[in-house]
Amino acid sequence: MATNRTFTMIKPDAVQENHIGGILHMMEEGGFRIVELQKLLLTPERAGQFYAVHAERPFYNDLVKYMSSGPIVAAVLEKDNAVADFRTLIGATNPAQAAEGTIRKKYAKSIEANAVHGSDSDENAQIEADFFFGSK
Ligand code: IDP
Ligand code: MG
Repeated sequence: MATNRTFTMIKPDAVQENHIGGILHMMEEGGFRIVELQKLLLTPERAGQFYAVHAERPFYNDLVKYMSSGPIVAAVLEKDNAVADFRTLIGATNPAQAAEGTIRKKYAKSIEANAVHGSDSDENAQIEADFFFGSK
């Protein structure tokens, strides 16, 4: 599988606060090309499927509720070393620990409502992109 693509979501808090444009701008300024882009509302069932890997974690039910609480923006991004470079661009899961200049430092409200998702491996990037955009 190609190592030059990753998958992202702009999460409900950031969409609600009118940060779609600001966040997409940071992604483009970071060297990422937007390959696929869609705004949509996840049902709790779909949100639960997406985060099934976290089903045993104590925050899972809240996370599913949150991710289905309002529209998200799903996107596939392209850049050399996309997965690792994008994790650097978004910053730590907990915005209190996110580095200066990262998307989460600028836009995340809390460890749950942390503005954006970024895939953690090439394999998951492919699975997550297919979940929203189908196999290409
Ligand atoms: P990541 O998004 O940085 O990869 P993960 O550990 O994969 O972080 O967790 C997935 C998502 O679950 C996070 O982005 C965040 O929205 C939520 N989450 C993670 N840890 C916690 C927590 O301790 N409390 C509440 N929500 C959490
Ligand atoms: Mg993760």
